[in-house]
Amino acid sequence: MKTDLPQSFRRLEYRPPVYTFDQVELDIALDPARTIIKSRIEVLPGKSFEAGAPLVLVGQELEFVSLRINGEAHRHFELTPEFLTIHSLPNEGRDKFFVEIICVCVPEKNTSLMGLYVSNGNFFTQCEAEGFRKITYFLDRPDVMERYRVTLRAREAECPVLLSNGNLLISEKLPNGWHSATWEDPFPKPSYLFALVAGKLECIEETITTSSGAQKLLQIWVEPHDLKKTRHAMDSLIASIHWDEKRFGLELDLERFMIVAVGDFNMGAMENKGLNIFNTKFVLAQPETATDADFANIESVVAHEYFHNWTGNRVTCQDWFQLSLKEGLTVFRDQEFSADQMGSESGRAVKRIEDVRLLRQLQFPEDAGPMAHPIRPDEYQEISNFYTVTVYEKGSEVVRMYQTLLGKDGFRKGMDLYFKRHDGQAVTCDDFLMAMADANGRDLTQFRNWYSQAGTPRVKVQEHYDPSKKQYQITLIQSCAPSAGQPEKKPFHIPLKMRLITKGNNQVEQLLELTQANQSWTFDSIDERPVLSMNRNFSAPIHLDFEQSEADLLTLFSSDDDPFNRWEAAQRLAMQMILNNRLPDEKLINAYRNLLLDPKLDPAFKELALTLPAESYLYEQCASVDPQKIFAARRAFRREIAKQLQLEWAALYQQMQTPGPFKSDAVDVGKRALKNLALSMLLEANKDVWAPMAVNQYRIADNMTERYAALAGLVIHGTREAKDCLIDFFERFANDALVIDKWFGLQSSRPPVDGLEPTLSDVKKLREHPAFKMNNPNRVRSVIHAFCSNNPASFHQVDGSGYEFWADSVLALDSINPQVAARLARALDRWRLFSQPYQDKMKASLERVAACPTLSPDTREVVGKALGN
Ligand code: B3K
Ligand code: ZN
Repeated sequence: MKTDLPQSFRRLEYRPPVYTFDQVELDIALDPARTIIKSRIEVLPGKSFEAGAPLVLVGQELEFVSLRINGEAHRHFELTPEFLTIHSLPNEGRDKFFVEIICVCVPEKNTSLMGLYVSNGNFFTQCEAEGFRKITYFLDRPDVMERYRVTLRAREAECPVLLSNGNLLISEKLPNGWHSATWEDPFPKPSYLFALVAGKLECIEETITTSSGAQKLLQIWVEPHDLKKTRHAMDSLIASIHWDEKRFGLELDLERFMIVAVGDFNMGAMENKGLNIFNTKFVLAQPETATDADFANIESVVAHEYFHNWTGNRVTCQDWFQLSLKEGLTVFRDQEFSADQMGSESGRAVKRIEDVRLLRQLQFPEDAGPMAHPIRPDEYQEISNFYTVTVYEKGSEVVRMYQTLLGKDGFRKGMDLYFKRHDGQAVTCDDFLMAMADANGRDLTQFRNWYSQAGTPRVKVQEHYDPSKKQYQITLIQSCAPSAGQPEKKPFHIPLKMRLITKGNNQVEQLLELTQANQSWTFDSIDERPVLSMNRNFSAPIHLDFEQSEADLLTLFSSDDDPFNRWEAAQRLAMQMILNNRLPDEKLINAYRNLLLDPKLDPAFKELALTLPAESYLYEQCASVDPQKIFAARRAFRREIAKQLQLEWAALYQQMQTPGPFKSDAVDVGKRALKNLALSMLLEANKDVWAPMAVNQYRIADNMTERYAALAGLVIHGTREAKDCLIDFFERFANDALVIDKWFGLQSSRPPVDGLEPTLSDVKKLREHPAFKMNNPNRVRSVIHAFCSNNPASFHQVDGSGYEFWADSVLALDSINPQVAARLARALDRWRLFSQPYQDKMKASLERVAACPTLSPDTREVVGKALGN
């Protein structure tokens, strides 16, 4: 019986390939309206081979032209919209044979930005996860790895530059103004790592010498007018190459490594072998146009993609359920790299806090919502929906826990063994775990539960101090809420760094390994009741249920030697008070004041300590969310800090100036962050008094960090001066798409302001603006996603207008770009957590989207799961 249920793929249904490929030759004649792809593929029996089995290739949106086998036309095949099934293979497929296919695709009509597409007149590809099937019929799965030789042909006037993976073998002039370039990649790779780029691009280049003494050519390709914005990306690439040699002994294996920037891209960047393709947002930067945060993001994304060359490309995934094998590990590597670039212990803590904040804001809600999945999912409908914060960020936390349990050296031994065993293979998360276990002689069986169970574990802490015995005892009780298909959870193996803080200060940091549901530890010779500093440096990605007194939290806030937990104590104090609708009391204000005045602390740390928990994280602490109440309580709390410390903010604003030439080192970055927080706090305290100072900062700034912060302060606080500055900003940067994205994004993320029109009416006007483009993911994200996902108090309106706008936008985007639409669809994931009338109105909008008969599988999966179908 035919059902309308969406198709699901299941991890346990994995079967090795029936056939596999060796050498692949591609000949691609590029034309925006009709690109002709000829392939010649060497086919061999695969691990599941059975004589007589047909060769089943996948293809999507392709025009089939012809098929030959071993040089002869072949008629025994079936063609469906998804498959090319080839029968009657020579000798029933037992020996190697050659398949030649000719097909056609239409890059200029491809708005999904998967496969081969055109952006601003140039050609680009995106093949992960399943985009190669939009270029030709293929075994488009990661466990089939082949060697590629690729000839690209194009009209030279339109496409002077022709790039693909590996090394350039030859370039030739052809008749009628055409030319060609042939590239060869010496490393076998799965099709998702294939790339081509063609068009009017220019590059900066550098030659470096790697640890073995080899010379390597590094290039960054961009549109000619952007060349001046590539230096930071190049420096980041060079630093990444050196770091991977030093920390993991991993060297660049190609003679040439290229990065190309494109303005239309579904995500951040892509690690194609030797030819990384990046969203311009993560390449282009100059102090005048990019903020300090942009510079840091570029450094980390460049590093991330480079690190994939080993963790992802040399050792790849057996199937897409294993995605975290490469993503979690590579995020961990880029986080460690960025932390090392900070140059000091306190800098490392700042990076750690930022990463944890992101995890809690985005991943904790995911882990508690309808899309919750283990870092290794067991089932998906559309793999693109599983490039999630769980697979990436929680995946990284899981890798970090190996390092916490095994030590840095033990972790390195595990990595070495992983490469020794699996270089050139497509493997699983179990293989990684076994390498870690075997290299260290450890039994990590229980650690596997992190891969198989969804949800954020909760650890409840009970403490007892017996002064007569000088004994201190803690009991830890772990639990994890049920999630789809997992009603009961087994205990996790949780590494918890802890320290007892006493006046004598003679207890050292320890690592507790919580493996049972309920476990106790006793500490002897403790002279006084200690203050417990638990889960230091966020050693495990858990919720800590610990009813610590405000006095203890204040002690940790003012004197914990673990900077992460110092920050954490401040967050917990603020969170408890906001959720109880309280304002900061005198003790907390004094603690904030002392922290701000402490000359030993980094400005960057101070800025983080005074930044309140995000609304999305506050929501997760409630049984039923009233978004307007939370917004009002958080805002009132912030205003009180602003007012009570107005003198300090004003003084800091002056002290944190960074005169002289612009520098982007950690010290100046921290000072700018704290100065800009001070400005925002002053506007919060009294916008009429401080707006002129913000306007002045806006006008005289020589860098985007200061100019944007001043503009944001003026806009967010609803000042009269905002309008003129917004006009000036648009005119100044009208030709810089990334800066115009900021202009759109800021207006879409303005929270509600008394006396101003609701933000939604601005957003609707922005959508009609001549510079708004529904086909460009960056622009869509800066207007629509910014409003629906980053502006909770404006989005969640009692009349449901935000949700209607969301539904209209999801439906409009879905027919253009399913991945971008499905990501936006996630904005209503947590609808069940909200109070009425919000909940019913969200549900109605979800149902309206779900009722669309032509919905893409991407969006259908997201809204289907949200509604519990
Ligand atoms: N591996 C790519 C992500 C591809 C997403 C496909 N929908 C980028 C990265 O994680 O480095
Ligand atoms: Zn990645």
